[in-house]
Amino acid sequence: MTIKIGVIGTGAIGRDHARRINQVLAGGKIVALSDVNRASAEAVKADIAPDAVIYATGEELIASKDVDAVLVTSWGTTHEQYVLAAIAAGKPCFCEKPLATTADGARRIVDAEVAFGRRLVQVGFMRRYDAGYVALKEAVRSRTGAPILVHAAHRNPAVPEAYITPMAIHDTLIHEIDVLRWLLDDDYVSARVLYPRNAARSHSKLRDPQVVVLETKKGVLIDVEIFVNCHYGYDIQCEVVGEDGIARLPEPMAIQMRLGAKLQNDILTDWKDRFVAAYDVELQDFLKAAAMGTASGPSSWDGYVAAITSDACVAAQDSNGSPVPITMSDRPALYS
Ligand code: NAI
Ligand code: ISE
Repeated sequence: MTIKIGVIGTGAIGRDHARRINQVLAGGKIVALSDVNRASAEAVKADIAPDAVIYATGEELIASKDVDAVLVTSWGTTHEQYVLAAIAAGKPCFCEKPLATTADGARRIVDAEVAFGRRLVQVGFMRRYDAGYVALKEAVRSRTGAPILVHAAHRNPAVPEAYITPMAIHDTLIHEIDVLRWLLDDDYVSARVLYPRNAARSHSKLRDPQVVVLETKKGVLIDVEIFVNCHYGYDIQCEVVGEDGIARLPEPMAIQMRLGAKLQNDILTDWKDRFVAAYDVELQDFLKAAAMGTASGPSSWDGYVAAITSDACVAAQDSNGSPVPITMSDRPALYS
């Protein structure tokens, strides 16, 4: 069975996901594209999906009888409207992070999906599909003993001037917010944010780096360094300190060089390369579930928890290091 897919938002990641569906994965075909910048959709049609029809709006694409399932890869502020429309149409929907830019918006999606009565939404938290994180989770389950501490770092080489302080949370930290509660099988109770001096390559509207300290229900203390102008590469680190031992996220495979009297490993510079295999596996999972008219993997509930936690972290950015509590309602049975 081939699932007919429509993509809303054909920028960096929309184009890359369209490529993997048409050229890498099995079971899906891009039949529809939509972007407020029509030239972007036309370029993806020309390069990747010659048979796709271009729709003037995302809503028209979702309503089309020729579209079985939808990828929402437009800007975060537009996700909620399209995910709600996909649920109303009863169509499986893969939505890039964030599920919505407010916790209220994410809650509206949870409520709509619960009212529909079946999971239709997968959120693009691809790290859960990364082989390194999967191995780390298994080590935490079977070897480290109960976790006590997590030390993590999320470093990007550079960000544009439009990237401002709160984006360190809802654009960047949001990946750790999701993957660490999945890794620990836990939830957060409070957040703090600490700042060292600003790095020289930052700009006036960005505090960079930042250290976010999260505490969990089980009493694990997590520190995450967010450093988005680190310059040297795209670098994701994670170490879990347990009662019996310490487990560390593996480094991506890299050729080791002995050259010029130095022993060296290259470091990646782009998120697309760091998680290329994880994106493939997450979308293959989406296609598999969509063929059965449903969704699996990171859920709307996970997107909602991430939004609540992001809001608390953003509040903590302005609380002079004081902890901000994180509370949420009970998880609906649909997500148990
Ligand atoms: P981008 O700016 O390269 O592409 C977004 C596209 O959406 C643009 O072509 C824009 O014209 C289009 N667009 C904006 N509003 C629209 C609307 N209302 N309807 C239709 N099209 C619309 O951005 P990028 O980097 O591709 O990010 C898109 C989303 O993917 C964001 O939510 C971002 O957070 C997420 N993302 C996730 C990553 C991951 O590692 N999982 C990596 C990069 C982005
Ligand atoms: C980007 O949107 C992503 O999702 C990347 O994975 C992350 O590393 C980066 O900081 C974000 O801007």
